[in-house]
Amino acid sequence: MSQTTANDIAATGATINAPAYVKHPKLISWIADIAALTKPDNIVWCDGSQEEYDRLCAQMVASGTMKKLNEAKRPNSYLACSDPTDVARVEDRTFICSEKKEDAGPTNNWMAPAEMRATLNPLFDGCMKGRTMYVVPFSMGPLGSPIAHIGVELSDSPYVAVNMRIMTRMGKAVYDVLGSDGDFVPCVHTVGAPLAAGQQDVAWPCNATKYIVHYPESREIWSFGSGYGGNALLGKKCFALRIASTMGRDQGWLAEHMLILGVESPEGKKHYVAAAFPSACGKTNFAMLIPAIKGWKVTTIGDDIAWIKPGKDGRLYAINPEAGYFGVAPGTNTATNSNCMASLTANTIFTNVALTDDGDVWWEGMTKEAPAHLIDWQGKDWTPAIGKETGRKAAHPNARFTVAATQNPVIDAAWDDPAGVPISAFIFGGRRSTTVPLVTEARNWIEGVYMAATMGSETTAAAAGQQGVVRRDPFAMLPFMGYNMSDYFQHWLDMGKKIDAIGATLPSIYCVNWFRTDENGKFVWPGFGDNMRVLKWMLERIEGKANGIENVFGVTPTFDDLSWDGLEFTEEQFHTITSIDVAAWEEELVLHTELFEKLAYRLPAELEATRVALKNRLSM
Ligand code: O2Y
Ligand code: MN
Repeated sequence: MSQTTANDIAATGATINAPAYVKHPKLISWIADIAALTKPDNIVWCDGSQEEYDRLCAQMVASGTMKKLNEAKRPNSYLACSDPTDVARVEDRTFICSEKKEDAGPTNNWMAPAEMRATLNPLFDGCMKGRTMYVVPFSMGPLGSPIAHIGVELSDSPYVAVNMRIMTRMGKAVYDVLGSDGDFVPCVHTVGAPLAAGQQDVAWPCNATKYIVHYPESREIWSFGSGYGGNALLGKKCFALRIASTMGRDQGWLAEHMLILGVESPEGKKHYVAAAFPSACGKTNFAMLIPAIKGWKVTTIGDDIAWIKPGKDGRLYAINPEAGYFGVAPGTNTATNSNCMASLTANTIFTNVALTDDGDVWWEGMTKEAPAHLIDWQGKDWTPAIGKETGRKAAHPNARFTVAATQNPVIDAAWDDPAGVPISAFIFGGRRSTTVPLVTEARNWIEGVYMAATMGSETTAAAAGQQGVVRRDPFAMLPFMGYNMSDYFQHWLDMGKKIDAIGATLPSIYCVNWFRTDENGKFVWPGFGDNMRVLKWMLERIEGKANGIENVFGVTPTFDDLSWDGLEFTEEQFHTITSIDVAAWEEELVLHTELFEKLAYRLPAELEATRVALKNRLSM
């Protein structure tokens, strides 16, 4: 870690004492410009070392931002509790500032770049006064991988610096890849809370005004006012999805809100699949599942984001651009995700969970019984009785853990392979209590793109806003699209055409729904490890070994096509979660039509034709 002071900046105009190992004049001059604008007291060039991480954590413990957990219970782990107004991604404050409004499309908030720059400039002017600016170099993906890309985040939050070290390949080695003229995505982040001389800081500084801004044409990210998650760890949703999706469109690849997992059959045949689910639909659980069928193995490449590029053989190869998991804590336990619980035993940063009396953490759903006493995420006393009386949760529903991928006991051997892994199937799923069956295979690429484009899900706590209503979430990318959604559909169709044209095999596409409920509102499908039954069917379909029957919108397994070893599941239950209610589908089609009306400008004709064909089949 190398340090310089703002006096150096003032004295020399633009000298920021870059370490000798930084040899990139454009990067150095950008940092000087941002320092001149934001006016930090100090600049720290992060090197990504353990010593630096430990020091920043100790500093945050001293300042009250984090608590060190009981070393005997959870070694080298911390709890951070945020300001109660800064607990989730802020979609209504997230902007895509392309030159033309239609390039952001109807699903994004848009402002013209010049207008946004004029809005942000006064906010960023002096926003880091009294604080340190951390220079955080990071690689999204294995260092030097042809699928990876580099970013540099300038942030006045040490919480961001330590979380970025877990979530990305962060540190000095990034400068070797960058060399003197390598490309990087510039990311500027501030909590938006400058300190006057002598002013006491608060534990979680932030600002009531928030802006999460993307300039897709110049590939820049500017984030103001929040210190939380995807708003502040700019490698994640901002870079790896919103900016990367535009890079993918321009360069012929895909940046997707997808987990990637490896599945190995008892015979040793291995496939990789990538699966898109909207926020908080159990992606981390699916990525680490323990198969309920004997002899099968599942291993994790990633739990949230996939970057996918065509390889020399025409197949699609994927990497996880991240190096850690920023997963939802509530609901995670040894039954729902025991691999995840094993990952969290040490070296973890928890955010907005509750603190136990013996210095450990707890969240709703972690154990059947809550401890007799806790300090909740807002620092208040909490007991089961208080919880019952007030309805107050001990942990915030969007409480998170940040942990290195290498702590996952089922990490895939190829998770860090610069070449990526070949994808055999794409899976799209939402949280739907009705209508959508357990699993459906698309008969062709266009039908699969249609399934993904029209998927919907019941909303959860991952984003601020109303919960429990169905919203259309095409490809699970609605909050993360960096450009016009219809152009994105076209990009997927074009990728399919290109791969097909060279005679390479396209991944199969499936639509799943683990969340159908019975007449009492209870989930019928056991989910978790039993999702392996569905995965097995998919892989056997890909290998031409499993049957299915055609329905109005794809191919589904019959009861006999799935393996039921070790599970008591009746044909009647199977029918409850696979039946197609024509009336419900007619209503669903009305919603597809509404979506397509909203996206009509530049909507690919193939998708509208698929909708019409489906409507016709339904009315037959
Ligand atoms: O980014 C946040 O602040 C919370 S939301 C989130 C976190 C990790 C992975 N995915 C999501 C999501 O909303 O999809
Ligand atoms: Mn996500």
